[in-house]
Amino acid sequence: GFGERKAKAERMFSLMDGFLKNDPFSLQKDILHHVEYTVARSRFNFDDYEAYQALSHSVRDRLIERWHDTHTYFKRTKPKRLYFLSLEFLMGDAALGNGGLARFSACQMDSLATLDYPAWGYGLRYEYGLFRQIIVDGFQHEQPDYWLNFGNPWEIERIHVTYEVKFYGTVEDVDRNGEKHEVWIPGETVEAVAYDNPIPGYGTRNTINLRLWAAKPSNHFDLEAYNTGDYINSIVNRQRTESISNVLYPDDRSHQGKEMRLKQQYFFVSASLQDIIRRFKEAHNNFDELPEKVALHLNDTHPSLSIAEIMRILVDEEQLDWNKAWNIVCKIFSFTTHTVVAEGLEKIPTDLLGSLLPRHLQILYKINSNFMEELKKRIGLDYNRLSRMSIVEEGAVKSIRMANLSIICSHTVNGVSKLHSDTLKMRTFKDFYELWPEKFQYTTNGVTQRRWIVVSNPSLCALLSKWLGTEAWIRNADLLTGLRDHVDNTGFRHEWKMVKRLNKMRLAEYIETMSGVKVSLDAMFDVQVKRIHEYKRQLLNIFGIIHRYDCLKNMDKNDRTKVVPRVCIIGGKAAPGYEIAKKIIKLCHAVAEKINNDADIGDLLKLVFIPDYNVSVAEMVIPGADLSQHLSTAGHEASGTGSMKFLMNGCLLLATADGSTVEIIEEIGSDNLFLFGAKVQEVAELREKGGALKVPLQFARVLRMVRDGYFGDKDYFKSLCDTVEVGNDFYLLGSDFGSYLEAQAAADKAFVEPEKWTKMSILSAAGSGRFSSDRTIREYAERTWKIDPCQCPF
Ligand code: 4GP
Repeated sequence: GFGERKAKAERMFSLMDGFLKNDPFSLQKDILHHVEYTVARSRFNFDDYEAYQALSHSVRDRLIERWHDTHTYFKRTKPKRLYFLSLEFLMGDAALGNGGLARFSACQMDSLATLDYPAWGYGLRYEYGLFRQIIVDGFQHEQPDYWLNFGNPWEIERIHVTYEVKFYGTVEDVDRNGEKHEVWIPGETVEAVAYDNPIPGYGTRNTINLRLWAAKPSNHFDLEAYNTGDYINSIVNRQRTESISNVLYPDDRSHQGKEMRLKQQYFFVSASLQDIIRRFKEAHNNFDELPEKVALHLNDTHPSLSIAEIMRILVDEEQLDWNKAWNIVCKIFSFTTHTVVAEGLEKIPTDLLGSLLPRHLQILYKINSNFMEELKKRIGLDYNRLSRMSIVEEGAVKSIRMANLSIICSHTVNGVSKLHSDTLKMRTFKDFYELWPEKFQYTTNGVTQRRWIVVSNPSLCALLSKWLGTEAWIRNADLLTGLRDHVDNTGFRHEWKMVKRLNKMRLAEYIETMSGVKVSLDAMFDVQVKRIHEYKRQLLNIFGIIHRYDCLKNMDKNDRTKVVPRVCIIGGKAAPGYEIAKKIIKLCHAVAEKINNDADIGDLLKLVFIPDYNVSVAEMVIPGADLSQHLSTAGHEASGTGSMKFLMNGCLLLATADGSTVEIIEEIGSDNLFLFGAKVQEVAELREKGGALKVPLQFARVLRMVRDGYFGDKDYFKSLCDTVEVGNDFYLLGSDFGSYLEAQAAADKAFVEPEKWTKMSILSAAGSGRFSSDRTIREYAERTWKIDPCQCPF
């Protein structure tokens, strides 16, 4: 009866007694609870790591509550959702990505959650993240990063959220209502298991999800193998399928034609799309609604097999007519490209694709032939242009051009800075731009101030809130412009200097523990940290340091007192197969060895290479930097996000007019940074000069020193020197060297006037608001994805 039902309901509610509480006592209680019952140690006897695990579980419980509330609310209100597809996320402890692209994905997730957007991230749960770099005798060695060794308390394993992902096999014709249709009969099945990583927003209950897939063998047995008695081997083979999500490819920008990489991409795409389509079908029953409810974002071309896969699902499985499906699909994808270099554009050999995914290759051919027909109608029989724009590249190795595919199917093609987008339009994707100018947009990158100030620089965080009179800048970085009002206040400037000094102290201690080098806090801390790449020109930096050393050695003792002491800090990983990058690391160590052991030079110049540069190291290095260097040859850095982190932390930039630096100049004014080098429009002309290019004597002298073995290992460095020899110097180190030295001199000159320097530092941070990923995400949401905030009201 009614009374009984009422009593039952009351019992239920009394059991669900509200949310977990956040006061210190409740948290302490929970931590002890987890020590005892989750970590299974005695609450009277546990170590720091176990305490950390128990704490993580206590926080995780609270995140799970918020996660549930957020997703219940999304389910109920059915907003249009964004699915952010990325093969790489560089979160921090979990190094599931290489460099800029991956860290940018992590910043975007933080902003999506904070701004209450109904978004999901999808990625791969690599068991081995980016390798750890160790330095032996100045050489980089790679060590595997098995980051799951001690478990990962932040993830939620969803053993029931699994999908089958299929590979290989054949395509067969079937009869469907008297019509002939192609269907895929796959040959191998792997299971994808979901691991959810809650992403909490700041100052909101909204907590979104980063769902990462892991591979495990499916329970579908190969009957044949079992019947022939090959029991052991078939189990061993099954184990091999697990390896799909094992390891992250450590090359940024160039992934070409490796079967395992292709398997990873499809595994990721297939599991994600099955999940997305299932969720869509639970709430909607007509695929016409897909573009109103789903935005799929391709973070670079890595997930672009999604296009073929969703066509396969709609046409082969959901039995939609091809043209109808294609019209839907073209309305849901957007695409961001993160590179300008040609080798960064992914190509997949058709042989490889055809054997792994035969039906997808057919679909890609069909997309292409339809596109070619349409194109002929629009541009006529311009065969050169047609072949450039084709998805299929003919040639020695016939392959699929993933960028062309992504552009053709996406409604928006995004560059990551204004300059990058201009380069895409004028050069890389010129043919497509002429066809569809309206598709090409740019959304300048950004970084999250929550991690890059609040977490990594707590003293600056407190100072900002004090002088801005509010903490609101943590959610609205535009408020940082308010610092401009205080720049003439000496009290404020004094506190600003103290914060920098504190962070330099922290960094100096780290340097001493890592490298044994003692550095002076009065020296200028001059930093270049990022992946090692020829175009990023770490070699220019090292040559500048050699030049400085050479000048010091040849200088009168009296004149030396006028020199600004420097601590030059370089850090970054080289892709394991990238020989020239590895030689740059070795040269850095060889030069450091010489300089740091020269008693005659003392504190005037030090060079340290910080090993294993990663997110945690960045959190220490960036707040402690006075000057940071961004030296890419103009036109080669798509955006650059490191510069934005330094800017936020009041570090001055020494940079070329490349990527987002052009926009940073607009924001802080060219007086507040040290600009040098050829402009993007000059680069081609300089290159054409080849052997006739003028190079300053100082450059020739430094190059000679390295060639002659002044830093040892002369044979080893020969090929490195060759890359910058006149006539061969593609990245124009020689021709930019003169203006580089001038910019360095200007930095020295500013540094000896501490008040001037501090003002420049404050104005840098004050202008950094535009480079918050919150601005980036809002622009994407409003212009590209057309999604609205959806704030969970609980
Ligand atoms: C990087 C770009 O090199 C960098 O300029 C940009 O800021 C970053 O992406 C985020 O957009 N590219 C990669 C890559 O990391 O793997 O191509």
